[in-house]
Amino acid sequence: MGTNANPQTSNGHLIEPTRLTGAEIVWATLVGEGVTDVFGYPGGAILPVYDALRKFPIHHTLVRHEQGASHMADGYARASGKVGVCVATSGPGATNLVTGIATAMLDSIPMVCITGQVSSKVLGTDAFQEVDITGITLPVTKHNFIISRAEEIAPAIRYAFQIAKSGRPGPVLVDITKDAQQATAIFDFAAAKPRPYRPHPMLHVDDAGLEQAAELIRSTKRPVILAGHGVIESGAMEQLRTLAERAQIPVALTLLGLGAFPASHPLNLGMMGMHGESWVNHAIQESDLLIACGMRFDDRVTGTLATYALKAKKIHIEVDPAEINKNVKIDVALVGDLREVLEQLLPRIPGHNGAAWLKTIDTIKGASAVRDIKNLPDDGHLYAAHVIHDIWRITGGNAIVVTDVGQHQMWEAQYFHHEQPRTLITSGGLGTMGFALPAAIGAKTACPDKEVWVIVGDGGFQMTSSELSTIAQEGIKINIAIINNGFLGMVRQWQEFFYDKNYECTPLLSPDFVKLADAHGIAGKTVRTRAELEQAVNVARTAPGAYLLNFMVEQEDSVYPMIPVGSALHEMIRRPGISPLLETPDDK
Ligand SMILES: Cc1cc2nc3c(=O)[nH]c(=O)nc-3n(C[C@H](O)[C@H](O)[C@H](O)COP(=O)(O)OP(=O)(O)OC[C@H]3O[C@@H](n4cnc5c(N)ncnc54)[C@H](O)[C@@H]3O)c2cc1C
Ligand SMILES: Cc1ncc(C[n+]2csc(CCOP(=O)(O)OP(=O)(O)O)c2C)c(N)n1
Ligand SMILES: [Mg+2]
Repeated sequence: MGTNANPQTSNGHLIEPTRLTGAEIVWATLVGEGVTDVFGYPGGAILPVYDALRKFPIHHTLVRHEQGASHMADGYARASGKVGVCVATSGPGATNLVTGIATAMLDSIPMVCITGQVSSKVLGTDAFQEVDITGITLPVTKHNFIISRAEEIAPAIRYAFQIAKSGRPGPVLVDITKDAQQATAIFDFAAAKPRPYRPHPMLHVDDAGLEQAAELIRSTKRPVILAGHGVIESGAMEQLRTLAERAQIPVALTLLGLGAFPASHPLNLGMMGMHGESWVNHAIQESDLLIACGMRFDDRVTGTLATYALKAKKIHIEVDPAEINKNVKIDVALVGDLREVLEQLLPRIPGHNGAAWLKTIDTIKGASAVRDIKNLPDDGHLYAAHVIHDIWRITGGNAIVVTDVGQHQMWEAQYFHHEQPRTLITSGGLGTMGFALPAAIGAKTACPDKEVWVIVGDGGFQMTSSELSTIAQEGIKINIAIINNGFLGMVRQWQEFFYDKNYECTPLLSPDFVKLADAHGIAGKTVRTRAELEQAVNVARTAPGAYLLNFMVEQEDSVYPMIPVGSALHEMIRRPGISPLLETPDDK
C-alpha cells in the first residue's frame, strides 16, 4: 500500500495493517485512541507531521504560543476527563510547552505532548533547534520517550496514552525525530497495543485494612472527610456522597476538589486550607478522624504540619503509594482507586448519628458563616467578591469557570459555589499565571455546549492574552471576566501583611483591555460599579461570540481568611474592622 493513499476508513480509524509514513502514523494512532482535537504550533522538525494532518479527521487549533497549547490540552482534559493532546516543534517550541506540562504534572492531569526532534543522525550535535526535551521534562512528566524509528511511533503513542490515564494520571511526552516521521513502517493499531496495565504492586486493599478503617469510622465522634481532586479523577462522587450521608460525616474540600461534592449539600463544609473557611479549618483541628479521599495534604491545606489535626486519626484513600505518609502520618492507608475502595468500604459502614458533632461545627461557624464582603452595601466601590458572586448567581452556577492564579482565584473558590465536578478548572499545585485563557479554550473545545467563564487577573491575563487571536480565529464563544485591581494582587497582599506594605514591583499598568479585545474583533465592556454588573454579565452571556468584561475592582482588597505560611491551621488572619452584616436575600 503506497504512502500516497488516503489512509482514512469511513470513520477515520485504520483497522487493516497499512504502510504509512511515521508522520501519518502519529495521526492514525491518535485517531485510534479516540482523539478529535489537538492544540499545537508547527515548525521545521514537526513539519512532516503537519503535512500529513489533512488526511485525518482531527481538528487542530493553532495557538499563539506553545505554552497556550499545553494549557489548552490540560483544560480539555480537566473539562472532559479525556487525555488532552498538544503538538510542538523541536527546540523553542518544545521548551515553550514546559510550563504547561509542569502545571499538568503538579495537578495529575492526563496529557500527551508530541514534539518534533532533529533527525537521529544529528542528535547530540547541537543541531539547529535541538534541545534535549526528554531530559528537560524528565522531572515534570510522568514518563517520556524519544523515538527515532517509524516502527516505534504507534507503540510509543499508545503506551503514552495508557500511562497518562492509568493510576495517578499525568502528562507524557513523545519526542519524535524528523527522520522517523519521514520514514515508512507498517501501521498496525491493534499490534501496537501496550501490555495490559499492571497496577503498582502496593495497590492492594485487604480485608484487614478495610476493617480497621470501618472500625475507626464506626467509633468516631468528630469525623471530617477531606475530599480532593482524586474524587473527580476517580469518578467517585456518588460513593463519596453515600459515605457522607450514611455516616453523617461533614465534607471539607480542597481547591481542586471543589465540585466533587455539591456545594449546596447540608454536609458540605466548604474549602479547607490557607484561604479556606475558618470553621472548616477549626473543624479539622478539632476532629478525631480525618478520612482523606484523593487528596495529598498539600502545604496550602495543612498549614504547619507540627500542629496539624493532632487529635485526629487519619485514614488515607489514595491511588499513589508515594503519597502515603509523605506529609502527614497516616493510621490506615487504603491504596487503590478511590471509587473501588469506597465501594468495598461502604458495606461495612452502618448509619450513624452525627448530630452532636454537626451542631458543634455550627457553633464554631457562628457569625463567621456570614460572608462579609458579599454583603457590603453598594457604596460605589466594586469588589471582586461582588463580581464573582454575581456571576455565580446570574448563571445559576451552570458554567465551567476557568481561573487564573492570584486573589481572584481564591475569591472564585469562596464565592462561586460548585455543584458539579469539572466545573472549576484552576492551576492548584504549580499556581501558573497565564493558565486561564488558554485552558478555557481547551475546556470549551471539549464541552462546546457548556457556558465557559474565564476569571482572570490583570496580571495573569497579560501573560497569555495573545490567545485572544486563537479565540478569534477559531470563533470560540467564551466569556472573559478580568478582575482588574491594578496590582499583582496576591503578591501585593503578601507585601501588605508581611513586608510593611512595600509594594515593590506589584502596581501594574495594563492596556485598555476592551480596546485589545476590539483589536481581535472581540466585543467587550469596562464595568466600574455593581449597578452595571448584572446587565453587563447578561450582555456577555447572550453575545454570539466571545465577550470580555473588564471589571475595575477595589485595588487594595485582600483575601480573608488567610493562614500565614508557618502558622497552624486555626491561626487565621480575619478581615479587620467589619462586624458581621446581615445577609441579603440575593446572597442566600
Ligand atoms: C494562590 C493559591 C492558593 C491556594 N490555596 C489553597 C487553599 O486555601 N486550600 C486548598 O485546598 N488549596 C489551595 N491551593 C491549591 C493547593 O496548592 C493544591 O493544589 C491543592 O490543595 C491540591 O488539592 P488535591 O490534593 O485535592 O489535588 P491534587 O494535588 O491533584 O492531588 C490529588 C490526589 O488524588 C490522588 N488521586 C488521583 N486519582 C485518584 C484515584 N483514582 N483514586 C484515588 N486517589 C487518586 C492523586 O494521587 C493525588 O495524591 C492554592 C493554590 C494557589 C495557587
Ligand atoms: C507564572 C507565574 N509567575 C509568578 C507567579 C507569582 N504570583 C502569584 S499570584 C501573582 C499575582 C497575580 O496578579 P493578577 O494576575 O493581577 O491577579 P490578582 O492576584 O491581582 O487577582 C503572582 C505574581 C505565579 N504564580 N505564576
Ligand atoms: Mg491583579
